[in-house]
Amino acid sequence: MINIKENESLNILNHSCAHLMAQAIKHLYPNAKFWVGPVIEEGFYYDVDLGEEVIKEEDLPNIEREMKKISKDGKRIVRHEITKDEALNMFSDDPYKIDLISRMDENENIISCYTQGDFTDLCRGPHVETVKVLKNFKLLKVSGAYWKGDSNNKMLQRIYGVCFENEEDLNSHIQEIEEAKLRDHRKIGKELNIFMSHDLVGKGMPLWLPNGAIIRKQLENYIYEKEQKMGYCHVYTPCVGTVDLYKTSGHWDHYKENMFPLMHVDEEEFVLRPMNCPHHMLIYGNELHSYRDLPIRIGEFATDFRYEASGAVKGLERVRCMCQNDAHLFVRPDQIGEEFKKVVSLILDVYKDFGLKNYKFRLSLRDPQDKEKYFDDDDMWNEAESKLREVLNELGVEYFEAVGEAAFYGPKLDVEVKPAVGPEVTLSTCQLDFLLPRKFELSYVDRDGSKKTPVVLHRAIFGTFDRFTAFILEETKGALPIWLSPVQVKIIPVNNEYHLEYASEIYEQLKNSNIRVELDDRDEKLSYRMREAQTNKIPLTLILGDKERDNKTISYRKFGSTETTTLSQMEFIQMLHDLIVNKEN
Ligand code: TSB
Ligand code: ZN
Repeated sequence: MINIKENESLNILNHSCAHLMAQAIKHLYPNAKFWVGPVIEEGFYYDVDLGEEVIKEEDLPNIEREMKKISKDGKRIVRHEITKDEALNMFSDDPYKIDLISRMDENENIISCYTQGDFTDLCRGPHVETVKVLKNFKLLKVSGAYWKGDSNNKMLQRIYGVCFENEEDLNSHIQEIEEAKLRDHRKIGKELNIFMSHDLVGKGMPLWLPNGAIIRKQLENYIYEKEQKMGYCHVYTPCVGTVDLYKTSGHWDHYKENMFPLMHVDEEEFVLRPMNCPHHMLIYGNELHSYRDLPIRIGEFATDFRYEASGAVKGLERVRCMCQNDAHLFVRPDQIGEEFKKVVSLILDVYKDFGLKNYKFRLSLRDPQDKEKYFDDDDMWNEAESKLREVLNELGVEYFEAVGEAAFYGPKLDVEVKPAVGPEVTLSTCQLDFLLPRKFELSYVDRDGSKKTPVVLHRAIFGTFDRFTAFILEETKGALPIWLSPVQVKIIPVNNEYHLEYASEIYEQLKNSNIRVELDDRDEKLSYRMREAQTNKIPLTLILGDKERDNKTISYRKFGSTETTTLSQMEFIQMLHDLIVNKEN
């Protein structure tokens, strides 16, 4: 989908259209007061305070009609400059504008306004020259938004829209939005019974239903096996820790606003953990280590709790209770490059298995000028950063650099993906850390007998099972590959009276081969049952009738296909096995 914010001419067009919408709203709701109206990736929005009135989705066409009227009238959009005092005077009855004007830069005494007909708004511009060109627009939705994003403030109404130069572009954009909505994992998750949420459990706390649990278990088994082969050891640790643990790690000082509040139990103070690193540091510290023991790789499928703003939580993608596919790798400084390379190779390997192509690697580096924000050891930073680059180049991985985005404790590599709806998110991550092992006074005995501090790599390949599941549901539109599908095979006897016995025989056989199979023996029409198997996105549907029973064969259709293939039972089982092992559809 085109990024409107980053396209210069569409940016101006959409910004101008936001003003047009505001003007139309002002005509229809004279008490309306406006906060900000920025251009975003998907178009534009404007935050409006309507007092007692409310704009609902069904009111949008009416606003569009008014916008069309103003556009037809064809007024010019005129820029003029006024002083700060004049602006304060002009908008004296508008607290939102007063707030904006008073917060403007001290040196910025001249403020620009744009007027079109009877409507004037503060704005830096630029704008199109006349409202006449604002013809091909659509208002998309309306939602609530707290003033300045603070839940203690008044709730404003945020009205979204988009504008294009011509009708074809607008229509194809709207179609893309509609398609994205169909791919939204929240919709698919509901339709395929993957997860639910409930007010009694709370916001951002999804419940994984049996179908979702099967997917998650497959993901766990898959990555566990890979990690075991790579020499990881897996542990289980509690999802709480004392405040002192998080004071030692530094999270209490630097990450508190992302944590759930304190719990008092007897004399101890606990927090729900937001990260697993401190627990893993203690496990490393439980034994003495020699330089020969390193790298030590401690992995865990670990539940964490983070405070995410209520407006930010989203299905499985952004939750408050999550399970990381986490590991902390304890390495000697000379092993950083090699170990980092293994992590990146694992990421590439996993993405290949899942057929994922739409992702970007982002290498976050420090800003060497900023001495405050980063752990102070120039040599360590320089060496580590060039190592990471070297590895990425060696592996031929395309990446972009984000200078000044590194964590305080070291550089990191993230994988960014774009969900069907909403801004980009991080899936995999690999973060170098020079600091945490020092805080926990971790060491190993080096070749010369001296005590050294290991370096830690924090890494999560899936990120969290939650976010990764959300992403693959969107990428596959819910049609998961057979190895991941909650139900792999659906068996439909053409007629229960004649074919149920044979169908049951096949059902038992597949069940005994550990295939996730269901038998649809309801007295419904064949076409109805077949359609339902499609709606539920079941990879293989078996249709068993006279021919199959008499010849002891199996006829099947793959999801999305109308072609029927017939195989012997042996051939079918072999094919099924191959599809699962090769992770094919
Ligand atoms: C990798 N200590 C490290 C760990 O060792 C850590 O916690 N890194 S993290 O903060 O980046 O989180 C790891 C991954 O969890 C992220 O890359 C992201 O994919 C996922 N994640 C983060 N926040 C959420 C959330 N609110 N909901 C779902 N997944 C999340
Ligand atoms: Zn960590």
